[in-house]
Amino acid sequence: MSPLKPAPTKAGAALPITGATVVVTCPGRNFVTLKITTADGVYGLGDATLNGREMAVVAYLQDHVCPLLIGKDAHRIEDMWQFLYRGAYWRGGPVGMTAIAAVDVALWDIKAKVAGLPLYQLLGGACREGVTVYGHANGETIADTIAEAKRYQAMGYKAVRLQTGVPGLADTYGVSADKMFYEPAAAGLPQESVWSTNAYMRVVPELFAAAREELGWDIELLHDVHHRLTPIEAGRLGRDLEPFRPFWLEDATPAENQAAFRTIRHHTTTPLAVGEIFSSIWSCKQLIEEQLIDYVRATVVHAGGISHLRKIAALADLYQVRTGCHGATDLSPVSMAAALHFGMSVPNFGLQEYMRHTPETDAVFPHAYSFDQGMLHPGDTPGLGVDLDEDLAAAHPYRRAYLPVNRLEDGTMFNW
Ligand code: EZ4
Ligand code: CO
Repeated sequence: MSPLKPAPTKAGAALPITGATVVVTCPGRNFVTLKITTADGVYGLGDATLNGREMAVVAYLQDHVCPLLIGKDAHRIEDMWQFLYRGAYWRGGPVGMTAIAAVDVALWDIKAKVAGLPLYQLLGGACREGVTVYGHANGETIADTIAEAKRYQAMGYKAVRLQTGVPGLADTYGVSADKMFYEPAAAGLPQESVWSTNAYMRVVPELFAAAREELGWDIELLHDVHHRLTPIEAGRLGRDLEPFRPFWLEDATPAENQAAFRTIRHHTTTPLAVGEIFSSIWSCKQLIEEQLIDYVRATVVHAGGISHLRKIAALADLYQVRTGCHGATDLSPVSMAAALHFGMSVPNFGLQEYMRHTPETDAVFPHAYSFDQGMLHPGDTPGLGVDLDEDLAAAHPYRRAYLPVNRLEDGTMFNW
């Protein structure tokens, strides 16, 4: 028996991993994809994109993880997760957890392909007809933002995130000229933005008042603070928005200090969402157990893959916290598909973010998921239902790009 063919064990017939390669491509923006191949010729894909720090994950995978995979049994997903997490000794962190997520998702893709089932069937089957998503409406002015929101409404969206320019500031997070395909990372050195909490705190309630006036009350409205407020400021903004019934207020304050959310909760009934930058369950354990948030935004690619995200969701379910997974353009279609299979199958699904990829990106990652009447459905192709056109990927080489940085008006370094 070849060393690549482990003998069947009590755990069942093994499916040896024979190859693991990392593909970096830039069809307009950078994506990192792990491809794991098995002795049967079945392969799986995992997204490993960490916006602005992509090559750190590439090195982590190529230098340290891929050599460990060869010869291992592709079916032993949880065991592989534990091997990579505990085996590194240095646990957690965005780079390592993104790498583990890529392996985890690729192995789930393989297992579902071998079973001949769409992945959500292996995760317990459908809990709903589709995954309700929200789009990003943004504009320099309140009128422009509402006009964008109406476009989303016309496309069938049931929920939309509103971000508008802050008067007096040269640029604002979430507002871009390229409306449908908003991407904050840019080539060259990091762009520097300037921030005014005072001006921001005044414009957001005006935006929501105008939005309810013009869009009505049937559509869910969301807003992303993007880590810019202190807890007490967040409490005040949440209270100011209460009359307009936002679906959630996102990343109202940085969440390294989970207890800080007690202050926000104490002052407002506006639902709170947080977690797109979380790497693991440890980043949200207290937030969930103390019911300090309503939606946890941890996402497959940055929080340890489907296996780990299911644990986060299971903990959240005990406390009536629902999922609200990150789904920005820096998560590749491989991640989007994984999020959809997860979202179909998890009992406490809340809402899924959906920023559309460009046609160039969709061409590199042909996929089975589709949008209809405000919902995405992962499709019924076995596995994740996403492929990678490696020739096309190679035609779009990596280009260094950074997310912006942010300063206060007096030059103090701040949160972007
Ligand atoms: O700024 O993914 O809710 N969505 C977001 C995103 C993040 C980007 C950073 O890479 O906050 O737009
Ligand atoms: Co966000």
